[in-house]
Amino acid sequence: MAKGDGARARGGRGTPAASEPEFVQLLTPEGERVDHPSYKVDFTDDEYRQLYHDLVIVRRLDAEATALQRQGELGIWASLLGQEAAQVGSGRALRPVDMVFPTYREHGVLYCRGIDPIMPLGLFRGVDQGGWDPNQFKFGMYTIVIGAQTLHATGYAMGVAKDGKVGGDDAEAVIAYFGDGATSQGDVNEAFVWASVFNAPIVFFCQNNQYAISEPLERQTRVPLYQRAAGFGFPGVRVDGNDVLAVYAVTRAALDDARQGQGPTLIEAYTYRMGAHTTSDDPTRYRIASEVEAWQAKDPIKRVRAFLENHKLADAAYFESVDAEARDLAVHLRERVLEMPNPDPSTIFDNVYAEGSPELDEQRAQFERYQASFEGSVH
Ligand SMILES: Cc1ncc(C[n+]2csc(CCOP(=O)(O)OP(=O)(O)O)c2C)c(N)n1
Ligand SMILES: [Mg+2]
Repeated sequence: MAKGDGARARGGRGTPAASEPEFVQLLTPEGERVDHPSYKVDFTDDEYRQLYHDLVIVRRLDAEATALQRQGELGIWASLLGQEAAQVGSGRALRPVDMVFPTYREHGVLYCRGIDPIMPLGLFRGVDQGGWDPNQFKFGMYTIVIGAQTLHATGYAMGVAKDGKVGGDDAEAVIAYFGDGATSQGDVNEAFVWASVFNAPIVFFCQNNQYAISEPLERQTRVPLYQRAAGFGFPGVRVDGNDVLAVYAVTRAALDDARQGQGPTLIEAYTYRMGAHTTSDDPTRYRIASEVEAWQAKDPIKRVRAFLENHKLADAAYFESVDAEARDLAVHLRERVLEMPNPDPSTIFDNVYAEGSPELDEQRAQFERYQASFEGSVH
């Protein structure tokens, strides 16, 4: 959809951290458009409305998944509440040819790829192993191992370069998502080294949501995360992660740099995880309510709505229609989750190896004998 063009002067990006961090911003929390010397967007009215639409749908589907978990229909859920702009902004900045390597929280990016939101729910319901064909959707599998996907993404991006697919407007770029906590992982730092020295066509997209479960950002770093990139030899930029316009512009520019052969960029999307880490977590044990309230005032959806209202780009009927569509999609998602069949227990062995193995066959046989021992039992 969106055809807004991001633009920037390479090298002159980002500003040092202060207590109130500075970042690229194009839409204030009050919904006012502001200019930035290096980044801009030029959306049509329809495209602005479409971004609002996406943010609302993504939040509503996420809320439905949280509710499904609370009702025992999912084993666990990792909510993206508060991170909608970071995900929709970057997800819409991708071109169809680009390849995504997500964590376990990129439901908004997945939606922007045009993927059915039911897809990851089998994983969280425990009825499948979360597999899909990454090449079909240009979207890798959800990765629970913190930071691992940055290495997979870097290897993939190096492959893109080796295939000679870098250079030109229609070349392929790669984006790897990860969190603030992941920046402390060896994998992520190794990925930065390899991507840098091989000039890989990759964007490292860090959603700094201020916490790694209960660990706050100050336990991960003494410098702003985006500044880490300088030590690895590529540019870093911090963007207001609750501003969908700025995220779009910054990501589009970094992707285009990558596809044109200018190597990696680290984007730090400065945002906040408004909900719990997952449904297994109780954030009241490690953070205070006033912090959450301060971030609610910077809500990514409210500011786009204020912008649309102030500029008379949308009326009450439009907002109602988006809410109604979101509700319908959520109801539909719920119905389909409840219909997901339980798998035959032995399917757990199916995809361990492409060709199987005698040892695995023995384990399967043993497991099937064990299962059969319950036949006729009332328990
Ligand atoms: C290698 C590894 N270590 C520990 C964990 C347990 N774990 C799951 S989520 C998480 C925190 C991740 O924080 P962050 O990278 O900031 O991502 P967020 O969940 O905040 O989006 C940890 C430590 C894991 N999944 N993998
Ligand atoms: Mg985090």
